[in-house]
Amino acid sequence: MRINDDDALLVVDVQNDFCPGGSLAVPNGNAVVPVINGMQGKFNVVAFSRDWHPVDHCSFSDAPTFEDMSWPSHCIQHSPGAAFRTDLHVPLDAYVASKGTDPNEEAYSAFADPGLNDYLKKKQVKRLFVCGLALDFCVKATALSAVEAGFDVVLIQDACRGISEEGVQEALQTLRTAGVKIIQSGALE
Ligand code: VGL
Ligand code: ZN
Repeated sequence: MRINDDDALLVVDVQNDFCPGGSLAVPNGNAVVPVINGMQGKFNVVAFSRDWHPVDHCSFSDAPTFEDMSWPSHCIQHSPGAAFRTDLHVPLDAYVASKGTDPNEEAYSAFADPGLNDYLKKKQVKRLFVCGLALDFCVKATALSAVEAGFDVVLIQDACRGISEEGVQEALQTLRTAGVKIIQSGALE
């Protein structure tokens, strides 16, 4: 698959708390980093999102079940857990969408930051390649919002990891049904 000038790569939530050692670790989450770093040079436009919660975010629980989407506290604004993985390449001028900033509102999609859509439209992006963490939550929600926002959406599966295998299978099915194309990074020219 050839990358064009009107393509962009969107890297979702590759933050310490979603990697092994973090408070809401995705199994093997760190494995996406070399794959993502290796693809960035192919794209004219690369944007990032981060989960960026206040200390009292409504999704936090002392007894999180995950099933009801209650979570251990994670990605607290300015904390080490909220930082991007240090080995992730983040260009200094990259657009970074922050989400989950309202204490009373959960936000899984990177498009919860309206500035992301404005930025991509300004860059005349038509097709969006999505990757990152976690495939069964924020990556899925972001890809679905991107379809709604009118982008052609491609998910790079091996540049994603999920919280549960079951969740990943459900996410892939939902995304396919929504018209998202699912590829492996090796398919990119
Ligand atoms: C996420 C659960 C809670 C994610 C964020 O980035 O997938 N998952 N907050
Ligand atoms: Zn969160």
